[in-house]
Amino acid sequence: MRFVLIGPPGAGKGTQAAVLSERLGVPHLSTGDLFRAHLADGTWLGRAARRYLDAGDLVPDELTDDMVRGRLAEPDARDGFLLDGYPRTVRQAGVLADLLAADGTGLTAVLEFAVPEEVVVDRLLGRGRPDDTEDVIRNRLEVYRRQTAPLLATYADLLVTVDADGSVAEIAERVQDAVTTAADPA
Ligand code: B4P
Repeated sequence: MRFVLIGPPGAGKGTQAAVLSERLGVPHLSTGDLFRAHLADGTWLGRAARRYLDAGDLVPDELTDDMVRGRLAEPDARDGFLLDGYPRTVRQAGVLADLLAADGTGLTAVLEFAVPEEVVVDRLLGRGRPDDTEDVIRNRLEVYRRQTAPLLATYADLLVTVDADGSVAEIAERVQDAVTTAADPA
């Protein structure tokens, strides 16, 4: 089971990935979490990524791709993963396709979390992470529209859209249905 989770900031990808990871027994790989762990540990990558995270801009591909390549090579990701926050550009999608092709594997499906913008702004302002100020959230939404939303067309054949407006439990059920359909389309 190899899934990519796509959606605007605050769509609930991280929240649902935690539930799904438990259900499917595959690791949840979040590039945002990986960058924040590097920040907390004070690594050179964390120092290099900080200004992009603070501004809500994408971290440059050369830093992001290497980090993902390394994480996907770890043994726990060999038989499946939930990739949350990567790819975020059409170019990153090409890198991921090459990585998987080199392993003779591919994606099972791409789960799109669809939710109105006003809902995500309220959720993120309520969370209060350092990059959850209104200006930075607006920039992250703009970055999503400009750089990440085009991936929905790239992945048209693999895309399963989940209505991500509702309670965490309701959305978890919709995600479960989507995964069941994707894994066994017949
Ligand atoms: P991320 O950590 O991926 O941040 P995000 O897009 O804002 O998603 P997040 O995980 O926060 O939202 P979620 O929907 O889970 O990225 C942060 C930064 O890292 C980026 O801005 C960028 O700088 C960098 N980065 C990451 N990946 C990159 C890449 N591939 N290339 C370059 N740069 C990259 O949840 C949000 C909140 O909503 C939570 O508080 C949750 O409790 C709440 N919530 C969830 N579901 C809810 C529900 N149903 N009802 C109410 N609240 C809910």
